[in-house]
Amino acid sequence: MKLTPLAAHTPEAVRAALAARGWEAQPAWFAATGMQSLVVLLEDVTEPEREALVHWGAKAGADVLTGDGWALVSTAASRLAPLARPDRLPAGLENLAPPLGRFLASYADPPRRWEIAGRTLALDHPVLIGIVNVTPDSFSDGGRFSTADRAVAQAERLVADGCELLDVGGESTRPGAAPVAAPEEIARVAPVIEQLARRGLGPVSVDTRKAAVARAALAAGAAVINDVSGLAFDPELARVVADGGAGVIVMHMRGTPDTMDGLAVYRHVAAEVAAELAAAAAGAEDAGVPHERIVVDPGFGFAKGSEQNFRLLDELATVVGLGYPVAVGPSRKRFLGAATGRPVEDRDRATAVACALAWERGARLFRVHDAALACEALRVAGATTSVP
Ligand code: PMM
Repeated sequence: MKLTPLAAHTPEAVRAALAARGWEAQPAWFAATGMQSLVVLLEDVTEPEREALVHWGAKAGADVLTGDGWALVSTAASRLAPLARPDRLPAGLENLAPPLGRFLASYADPPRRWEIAGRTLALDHPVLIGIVNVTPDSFSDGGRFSTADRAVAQAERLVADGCELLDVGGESTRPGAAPVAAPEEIARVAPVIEQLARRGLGPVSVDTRKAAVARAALAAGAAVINDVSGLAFDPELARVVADGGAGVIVMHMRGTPDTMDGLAVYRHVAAEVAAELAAAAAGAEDAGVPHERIVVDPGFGFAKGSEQNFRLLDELATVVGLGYPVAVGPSRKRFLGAATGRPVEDRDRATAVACALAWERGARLFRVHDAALACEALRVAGATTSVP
């Protein structure tokens, strides 16, 4: 007998093995995703549920590790699937079906589009979001693009370098940055968004935490609201997104830029960030934002230390498992400096590598200062991924 160990990090190797033996594309893909091994962490598990899980695991041949109130279940997707079906569910596990059903549905059929105001962005390839800062104190471009004309020139370059969305921001969110009042923020971003819209550059997102700024930006032609506070800073913002028919990026952070560093305490960063993002995204849906308009972002550097950012990047699939498209913004951040020893102005190569790693783990949108390098890295990364 001859043995070949196959790559197990995606279903691709199994699909290829079946295709090589004459299977058609679609059945080969379904069989391969069914064979893929999955691990889920269950929490808030009652004692009877725990017993039911252990019993099911022994019968189904799944690995089940449990402790007080929790269980880790590891098995092939096809073995897990019956637990999501009310008609085939073992007694006592009724509470597992809804969340498992949602996860398996998005695992088998991940989001392929993002609906934003006035159009749809396809996510079957890496989508670059170019950063257009109109903050005089922005750390990463030294405020060189602080006037509207310079911002437009920067936007033109970002589009030429492959960006499909331009993220205009008028308030720095680094710790210690002076807060900007809404009228001042509007005065910075609205003229830039208007000019970009007039020149057909975009679509445009606005990086803001404030409902008033979001409203003015949408009126000026923005199609997306990018909120680093995950809709927590301004309770009105979710409604503005819903009423404006805009897309939204719900980013994870804790506290505010001034308090976040003290809140970077996690027992398991990826699981906790995913849970907090799930709650924020559910809040957006409750406020009337349709699921297909929501993108989530783990918020690299926001209430996370270097090591936590790297854990989060490695375990990004946990955030992808929420079922929303995932955006990442590692661009020029401190954790990349910690790994490379490079200063902020020399972190675009590290950014490009981080983007490629994030794509491989399921991220689809990449917020960057330098699009040319990231675009090249993502072309290579994208070429390794087959989209069924
Ligand atoms: N990072 C910054 C600002 N806005 N938005 C999203 N969605 N994700 C991010 O990671 C993010 C963001 C801070 O970086 P900058 O000051 O260099 O723009």
